[in-house]
Amino acid sequence: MTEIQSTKTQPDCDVVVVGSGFAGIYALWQARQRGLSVKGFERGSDVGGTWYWNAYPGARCDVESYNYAYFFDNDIVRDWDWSDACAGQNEIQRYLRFVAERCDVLKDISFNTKVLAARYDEDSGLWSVQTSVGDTVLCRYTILAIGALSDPKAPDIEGVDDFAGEAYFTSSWPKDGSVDLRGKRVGVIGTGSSGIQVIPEIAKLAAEVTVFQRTANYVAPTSAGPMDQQLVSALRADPQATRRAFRETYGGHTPMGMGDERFLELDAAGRERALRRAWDGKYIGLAFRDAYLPEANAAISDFIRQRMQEQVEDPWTAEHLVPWDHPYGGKRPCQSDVYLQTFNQLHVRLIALPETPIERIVAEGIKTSAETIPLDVIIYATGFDAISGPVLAIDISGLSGKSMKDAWADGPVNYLGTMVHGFPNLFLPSSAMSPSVLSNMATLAEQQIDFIFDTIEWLDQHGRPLLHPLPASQDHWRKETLRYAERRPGALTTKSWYSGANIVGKPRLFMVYCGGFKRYNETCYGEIENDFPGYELLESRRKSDRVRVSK
Ligand code: NA7
Repeated sequence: MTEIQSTKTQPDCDVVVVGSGFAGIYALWQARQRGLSVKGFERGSDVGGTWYWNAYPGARCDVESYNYAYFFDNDIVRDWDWSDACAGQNEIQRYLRFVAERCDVLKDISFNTKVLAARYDEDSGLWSVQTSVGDTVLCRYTILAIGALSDPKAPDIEGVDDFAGEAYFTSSWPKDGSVDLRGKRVGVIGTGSSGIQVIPEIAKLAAEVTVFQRTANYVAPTSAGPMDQQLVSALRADPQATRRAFRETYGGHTPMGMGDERFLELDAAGRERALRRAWDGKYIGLAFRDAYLPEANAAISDFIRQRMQEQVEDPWTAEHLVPWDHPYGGKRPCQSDVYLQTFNQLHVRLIALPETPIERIVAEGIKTSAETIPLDVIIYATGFDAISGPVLAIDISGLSGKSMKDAWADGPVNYLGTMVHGFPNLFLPSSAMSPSVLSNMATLAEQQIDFIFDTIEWLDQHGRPLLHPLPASQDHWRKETLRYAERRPGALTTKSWYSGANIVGKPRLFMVYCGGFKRYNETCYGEIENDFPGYELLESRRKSDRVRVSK
């Protein structure tokens, strides 16, 4: 437990915002708009969050740029032009910098500053937030806008430190251009979205590329390419209407396309036609209106497997690059237009780890059960302690000194994906049990931050009590999350980071609410409209004043 000692009794600011990705930037702006004083902390040297850190070659968003953006400000919507329908990492980070400058929030952020601990004080009803530079800040509300994929998984392979060559993580790729892979023997561990995006780029430079694959993933075409200008104009014509419309959808955005026929109503030829149309139209996951049915999902999965195999020349490699062990959507599906063909190049080789597992990393390379593969560079694309990991990486204690680690010992619990019983006035956007990574995270960031600040405003109007959810609300929300997960093919049967299965010893729990964005948003606002029936209001022993805002 980190010791936080402070003799202060009045807050330094109303709100602390941790993180400066999509949610953090918007939270800082919202605080100012509502006359609240705010301090932001960011461990990176610039804004961007996930899009700051994951700067590996080939990093690209799998949600279309015109959806994966803010809509709260008409001028921001109209003044930013995306160069591609699926923007790359660098462009998204520049966009976030542009928004932060426009919103004038950079002045509120302390960069290169990690938040280590947050402790709730029952006497004052305030939070003490402790940073890596030795500051302790007292505030009324703490917002952990720290993202769902920001705590990289430590490589769980023996001998990592024995390797004599260079080693890089996709999740913290050097930004100074110092990585030079030309003519080198490069090994890549991991074939999730990051591995699948980086491998084709590495193959352009390296002398030899060896890909260590534990589980094959679905790979469908990207939507990258020129923007659909008609669609962009329609979304921009009335950004506020677009914003409202996104919140009425299942995924928080306008998908590229969606089949308008039902799998169950089509014959075999009709199904094949619908699948072909969806593949060409880049919306294969939504090939049918009833794509969520297990039968429809099985047809989609088979269709993708066939298309994947067709792209790879060597039969053994083709067979092993195809995911036979889980249905489409059980794990996060990947997108690439070039990944599979990369294995047709003579200097690129696949190692199937279920057949020849890694025994350990040694000074000269990677030793599998069959051979030692000599390498100059190892790239770890091994993923994250997702969703709950970033929260637990901060030493948080709430009422009666109870730690978040204890509260979440059996997996994360919360209500509406934003607040935890016993941790009053602490908000956790983009954490567990929200639509999270199965929705458009940009829409979610705006929605959750709006909900949080509307909640704060309600508290201010009602004499500033403290708020935390009832245990019964958390139980109900966990059951709701499970109920919807049961309907999603593969959600509960596939080993994925959605349920913590990628981390040894992590409690297994499906951590994403799949009831859809519309239902989620309505449930959140139902709480405000009905004076928070799912929560408990507390009084602090000593009331703290609101902090005067200096603009
Ligand atoms: P992912 O999707 O978690 O992928 C990590 C990959 O690394 C995955 O293929 C893992 O295999 C593999 N992995 C992890 N540990 C090991 C070990 N010890 N040995 C071999 N292989 C290993 O992370 P990404 O960064 O690619 O993507 C994260 C999200 O970012 C993505 O879903 C998008 O939403 C954007 P496994 O599947 O666990 O068998």
